Amino acid sequence: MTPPWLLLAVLALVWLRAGVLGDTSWGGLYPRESPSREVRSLDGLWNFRLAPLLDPDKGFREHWYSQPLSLTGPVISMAVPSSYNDITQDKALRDHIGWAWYDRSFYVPVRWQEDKLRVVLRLGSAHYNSIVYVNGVEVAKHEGGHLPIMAEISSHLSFSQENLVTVAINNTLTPTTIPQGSIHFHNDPTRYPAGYFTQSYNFDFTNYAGIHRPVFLYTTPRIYIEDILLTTAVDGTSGIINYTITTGSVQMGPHRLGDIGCSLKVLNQEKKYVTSAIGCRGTIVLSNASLWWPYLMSDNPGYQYTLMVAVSSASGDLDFYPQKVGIRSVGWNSTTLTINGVPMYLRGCGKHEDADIRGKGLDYPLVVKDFSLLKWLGANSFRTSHYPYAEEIMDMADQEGIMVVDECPAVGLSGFGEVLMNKHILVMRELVRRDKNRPSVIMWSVGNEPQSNQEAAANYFRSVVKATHEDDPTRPVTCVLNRGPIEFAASSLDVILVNRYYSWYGDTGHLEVIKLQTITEFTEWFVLHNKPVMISEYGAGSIAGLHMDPAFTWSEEYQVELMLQNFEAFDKLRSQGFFVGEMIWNFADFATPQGSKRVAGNKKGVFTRNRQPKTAAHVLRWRYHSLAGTTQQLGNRTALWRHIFS
Ligand code: GCB
Repeated sequence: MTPPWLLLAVLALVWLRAGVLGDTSWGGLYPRESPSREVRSLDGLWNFRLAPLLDPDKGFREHWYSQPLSLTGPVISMAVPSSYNDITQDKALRDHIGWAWYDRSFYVPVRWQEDKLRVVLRLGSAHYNSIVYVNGVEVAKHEGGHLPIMAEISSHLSFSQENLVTVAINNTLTPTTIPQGSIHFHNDPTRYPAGYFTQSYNFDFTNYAGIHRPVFLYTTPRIYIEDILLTTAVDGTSGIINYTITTGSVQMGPHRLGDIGCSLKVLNQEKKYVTSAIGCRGTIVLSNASLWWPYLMSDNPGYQYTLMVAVSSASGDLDFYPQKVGIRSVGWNSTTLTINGVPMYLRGCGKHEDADIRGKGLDYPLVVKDFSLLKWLGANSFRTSHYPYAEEIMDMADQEGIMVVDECPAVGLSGFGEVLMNKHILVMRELVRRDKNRPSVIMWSVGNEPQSNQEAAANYFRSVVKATHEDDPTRPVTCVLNRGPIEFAASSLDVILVNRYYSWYGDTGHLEVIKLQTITEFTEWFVLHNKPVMISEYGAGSIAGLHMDPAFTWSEEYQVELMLQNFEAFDKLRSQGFFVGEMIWNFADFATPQGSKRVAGNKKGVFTRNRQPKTAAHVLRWRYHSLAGTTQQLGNRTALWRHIFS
């Protein structure tokens, strides 16, 4: 029998093996094709094997990464991108805690070697902790489940034979991971088998694991565009783009590369030339600019120009990168949020990356469907509750004019020690660096529902918010709170977001108290903190198809009546001038671990997990289009709702 202390030691060891955050904290520009860059997908079916629960280190001890996994034991096929949990009938796979191993082979063209190209491997994300090997050599380590992992692999490749990429992933959460979790060993041999352990965490969504986002190989020349930083402003009818281009270079051979120069061309949405600029840093002023506006705030929402950025050197290398830019300004004061100088009211949803079979794996049909539904609702925003979403989703938000509160994975934090804080700051830095140029991102959220009634939260959040502002002074920073108006985190924030479930978790069944309680509490938040306030979660669970009248908890009627009571409160709060938005919880039903408080998942969706509307979705649609002043666009099918609400 393995003694628990030994297991603990082994877990700690493998944990340490996964290294420290920061090794690959820059995931690089999203892989895009250009005249100088090739992009190849490594998505598809990979080989896969779990490490044994009670011998988590086996794969490292036996060097599973140094040859194809199929040669060191049995493998199954695993879809990439996808979570691995719900793909098979195997409970052990669904509930696994510890290391999981993936590999696949690939070829690279000899031409890449002849042209002396720099080859980069990039995973959009892998949850939670990952180590990446190419041909048996470790090329990257990354801690954190929702941000990209990048490694330059040129010197590890074979151009004449098959190459092997291996990824080891560990989903174990600890008190110093973000988010936190803990492993519990159950040592009573009369009640549990030898070595028995479980994992718990302070959030309700399933801790899905796997290679969740696309895997790409891409090339750049030896001199390449490393990063691009854009900020934009609006001056009357002019749009201002401030840009800084960072270059990188790899010496492949003895000759000197010489000075590096930058230039860029601005193309409009029709890809027609608008203007150009020279220099690695500068400002472009576009007269009569087309601004980036949110959905339903303009006839052409989500307008983006393309900057074709180029770098060159005396030796003639040239790299190009097409970078989109949406020109807009975001402003805030003690009562108001503005976009392009116009006050905004956020009407949206808290979401999850979640669907059956694929879990948190990126799924293009689902991305298109979700944006179609958001627009059908008349929503202008969502929050990436409770972690950064895939870049492909963020691209859609930019393009469709959907505003995003961009949240890091710090959900339900407690403890607030220095180790956690430093990691939290690094995660925010990674997130800001990834999403800094996105017009859709109008606010950073440093977390959801921390236990910030603990005094240690005051300094902790001051530091995290300060670091976020240092990296990006152009957007407000929030943290989603739920403790009560006296919160230690609140004083550091620019905007107060609060989750509140009146008549669901408290006063259950008493819909009549919602209006009074909501108005009282949100007014208090404003009075105490003198900052714009919004509700970032409210809602009720409903089982699609369950109808009860008078309304009863879990029925569709209860969910709808709870919403209607909330709307009355929101309208009152809005009229007082500091209430800047409402986001319902949740866009769709989503998976949660097994438990006695959830019925096969969290059912607070206005859509089912399969994205079909509950009654609540129709009601929300009416509400959001009314707020936008666009109910006349809804057509005859909504005559019923017009009738109900008039
Ligand atoms: C919350 C959390 C969210 C949960 C929700 C609920 O406050 O932020 O992650 O899913 O409540 O339904 O309980």
